Amino acid sequence: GPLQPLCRGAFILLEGCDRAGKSTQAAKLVRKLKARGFLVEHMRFPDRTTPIGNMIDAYLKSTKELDDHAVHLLFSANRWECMAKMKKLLSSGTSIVVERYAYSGVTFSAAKGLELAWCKSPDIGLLAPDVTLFLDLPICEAGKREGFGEERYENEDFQRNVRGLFLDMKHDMTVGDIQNYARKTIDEIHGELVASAIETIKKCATLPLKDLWK
Ligand code: ADP
Ligand code: FDM
Repeated sequence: GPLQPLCRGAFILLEGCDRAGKSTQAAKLVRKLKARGFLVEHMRFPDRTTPIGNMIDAYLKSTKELDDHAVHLLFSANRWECMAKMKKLLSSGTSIVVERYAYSGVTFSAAKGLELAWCKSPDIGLLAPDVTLFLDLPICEAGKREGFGEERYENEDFQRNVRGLFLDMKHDMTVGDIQNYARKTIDEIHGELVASAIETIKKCATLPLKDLWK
């Protein structure tokens, strides 16, 4: 018989500050989507498992020092090296729930004083998310949450800077941002994210993949 048009998967991004709940929500979202019968995979950036990711991991754990520009380019390269895999998953009909992406890339480096346009340029042309779910949380509340580790960037003044840059960049993010989610319970936020993810999966099933910042 005639071939069914193949539905692609959706690129669902969770962005936001440290301890905003990205990992918690990504895991719950993936579980729920699977239970509803969707094909879905969970990814996170940095992907510390690759050789480039190993260098980033050492930098974040402060066992290695790197120039700010150099590490920025490593974070971007770490996304580029995953593009083939991500495109393959999406075009075969599997959705991906991704923690952090180019928005973290730009905000963390710009918070160190690197120029915004320079920070964006290596990520131009990456696969664009179909929806960016921005999990916002005032830093004073984030500070009360468990899990403030010993990695680089984990101090409140730096995080406050990053959050300001995230809020400045929100006009750049794909529609579907969830705001002020952070004052809600884990389950309330989960419900909103599930609804938004399913709407996105349905909406972009037959739309072409897009390029970031092009
Ligand atoms: P991230 O991945 O953004 O750094 P996590 O998902 O690891 O954040 O969450 C950080 C901490 O905050 C965890 O202890 C988690 O249980 C808790 N947490 C997550 N979401 C909420 C929420 N909505 N309300 C209260 N605590 C939360
Ligand atoms: N980070 C993450 C960057 O500085 N640039 C990037 O491109 C990305 C993806 O690395 F502090 C920062 C953000 C955070 C750290 O920590 C990664 P988690 O706990 O693995 O999200």
